[in-house]
Amino acid sequence: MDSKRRSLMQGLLAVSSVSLLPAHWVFAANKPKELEALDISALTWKSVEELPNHIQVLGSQPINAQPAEHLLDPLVTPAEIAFIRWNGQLPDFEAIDPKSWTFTVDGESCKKPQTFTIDELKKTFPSHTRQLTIECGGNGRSEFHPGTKGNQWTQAAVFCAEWTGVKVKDVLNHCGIKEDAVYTGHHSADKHLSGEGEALSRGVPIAAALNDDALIAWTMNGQPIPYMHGYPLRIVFGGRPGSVSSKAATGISIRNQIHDGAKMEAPAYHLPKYPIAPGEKVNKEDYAIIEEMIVKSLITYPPTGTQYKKGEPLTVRGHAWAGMRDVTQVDISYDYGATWHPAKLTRPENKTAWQHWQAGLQLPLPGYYEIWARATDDQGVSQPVVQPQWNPKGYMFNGCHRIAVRVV
Ligand SMILES: Nc1nc2c(c(=O)[nH]1)N[C@H]1C(S)=C(S)[C@@H](COP(=O)(O)O)O[C@H]1N2
Ligand SMILES: [Mo]
Repeated sequence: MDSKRRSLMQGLLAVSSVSLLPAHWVFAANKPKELEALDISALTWKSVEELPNHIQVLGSQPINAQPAEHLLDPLVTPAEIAFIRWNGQLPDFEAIDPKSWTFTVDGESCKKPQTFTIDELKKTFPSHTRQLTIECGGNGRSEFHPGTKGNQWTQAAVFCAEWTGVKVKDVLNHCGIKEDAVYTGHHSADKHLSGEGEALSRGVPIAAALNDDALIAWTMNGQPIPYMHGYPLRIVFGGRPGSVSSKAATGISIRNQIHDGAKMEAPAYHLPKYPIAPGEKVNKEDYAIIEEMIVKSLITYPPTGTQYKKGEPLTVRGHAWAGMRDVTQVDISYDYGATWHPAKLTRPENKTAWQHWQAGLQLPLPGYYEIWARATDDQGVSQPVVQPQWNPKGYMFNGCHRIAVRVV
């Protein structure tokens, strides 16, 4: 089916699934009103205008958009919920032919540079399915004081979907990694807003590329990767800044130096090497690349602003993740951090998948409460309750997520 026809069909299907909902649908009252029924047209959204109301657009040149935090409640994030982040122009999605799409491994430290079609990747290497957490380095930026420039993400610039593909490690090993390899450089089809050069070309230390949780994927949640999330092939690294998970990926260079692609230079995706005061300036040479994300948690139920009747049981739940580490504990407070109550926590489905937590609370009196969640990782590191180390670009905000509820 050609892509125009496919998107028309998907549009029709999406519309009919909305109108088929019976008026007395049992969960209708619980459904967030901004969330339309499962929207498979998400596979082919290709402009800001097509994004539904539940996605808040932060910018259109380039496209950046996010859901409300509570919409991230599902265990595995559906495509129509995941935040969308592009640094430059969009690829010409409708012109993409997955049959002729190629992925090239090259670079100074590659022994046998080679180009693969997607079919060749599928035939040459074993496939793996993994739940991988993708989080923007700037997730939570809007909560820094003083404010910093850039997309004002809430804490919703994160999602955990299920990806199927081949391991980056298998493909790089097949092409041969020279002794002097230092870093990878990831390449994509999208152009800088000016039309000149790549919008983004980041990479990871070579050891990170040899981890098991890095894939070159062609499906997300069992479907072709949606246009907005990297059709037809995506490099996906769980636990690292989202910027290394190149969408519409065309290749990886094995580099004998730290990669020098677009947005590899400080201060992009860098943090100061030493603690600074909020608002302080930092010299370029005093920055270090952000290579791993850190411990965080999100309250996804109830939605902030929910009212309870006195005595009504209150279940709070959400997810927690910690970059390349595991989360070992999540605690909940409803008295501004004065006392904490342990939540039940699941094991991750696989390394770098987010984990799920749940807690039952008894709120003592009618009134207004804030509920805070605080995760701790396997090295004993937890989330700050106010704000973490301020930095000029507003990266890595991991202060406790807070919601408000009222008991009447
Ligand atoms: N080709 C391409 N890949 C990209 C980007 C981009 O601009 N172009 N942005 C990166 C950044 S900064 C993030 S946070 C993630 C966002 O992934 P998502 O849009 O699927 O949520 O994609 C990454 N991959
Ligand atoms: Mo990002």
